[in-house]
Amino acid sequence: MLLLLSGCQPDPAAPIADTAPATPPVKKDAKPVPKFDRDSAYAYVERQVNFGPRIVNSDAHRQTKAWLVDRLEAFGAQVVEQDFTAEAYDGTELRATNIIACYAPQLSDRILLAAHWDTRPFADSELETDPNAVVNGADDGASGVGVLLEVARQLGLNTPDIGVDIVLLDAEDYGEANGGNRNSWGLGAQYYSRNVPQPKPRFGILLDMVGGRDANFAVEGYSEKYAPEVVRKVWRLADGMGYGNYFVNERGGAITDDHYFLNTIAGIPTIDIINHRKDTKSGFVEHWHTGNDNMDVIDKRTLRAAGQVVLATIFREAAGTL
Ligand code: AHN
Ligand code: ZN
Repeated sequence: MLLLLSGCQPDPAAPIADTAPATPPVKKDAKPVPKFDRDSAYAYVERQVNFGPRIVNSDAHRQTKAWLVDRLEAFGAQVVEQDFTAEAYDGTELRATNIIACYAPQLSDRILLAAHWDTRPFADSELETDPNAVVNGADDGASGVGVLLEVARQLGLNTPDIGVDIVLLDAEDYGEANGGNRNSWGLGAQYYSRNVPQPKPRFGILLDMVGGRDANFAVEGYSEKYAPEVVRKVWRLADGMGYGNYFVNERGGAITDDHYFLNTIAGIPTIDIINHRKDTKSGFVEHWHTGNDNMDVIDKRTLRAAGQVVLATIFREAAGTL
């Protein structure tokens, strides 16, 4: 019972479906996919950036948390703040919170949507020359959260026939760079994965750096390894929707991101929609972990591509047509 208290408090009598039928039945009363508003998503990204860098333990971090919880509740979600403390690789004690927003908590068949809401505490990219630069995290963090807030707003207006858990993960970006300990990344994802609210979502989608111009959402390595069916469905759907220029049918590198822990600890097959670049040493966008990660790099069309595909995934999966 204790575990239920940390989750969305679903009907305890509801069966837990951990396997899906191979061919889900098409529901006759399938609901249409709502239209994702890119201006709304952009405003949510901007609002986060305006709080200042959302570095764990900072005032901006606290203020942003309150705002995120307030917005998700306004959008009709049942919100749980999953507080935890974790020790960063440099010894800092991080007081952090995963924000979990549930839609249709009575349904046992659920989809997980995730993004990280914290900001990297240092601009340590090799492409950054200014020692005083700070990461504003417009793309790295805020873009995924902004898209999920707009998805949440739409879910408040149009209820799909499937449960949705949106988790805004904390302390993703305090990790040790350049081949440092992998487990120093995704601390919120690790905590969530060891304390997943029941019923456990059937599959998940992580959004990371989904705001950059001409984003290249090549297929990320761990997504293909742990969630090949989800990859296949989502990339095929995106292509059919005319977003094949973003959701390219190519292999990107494998990235230690929040989904790695959702896959390996929680056992939730989860894909990572993330912008891969071939022209940088890191494999990420040039503004990654630099002072240039501000609103100038955010393109509404990319936010919409990611958000509209996520909304379509939810409603088509609910209808049995994904
Ligand atoms: C590593 O650099 C090992 N992972 C990057 C995950 C990340 C950081 N995503 C956004 N910021
Ligand atoms: Zn980062």
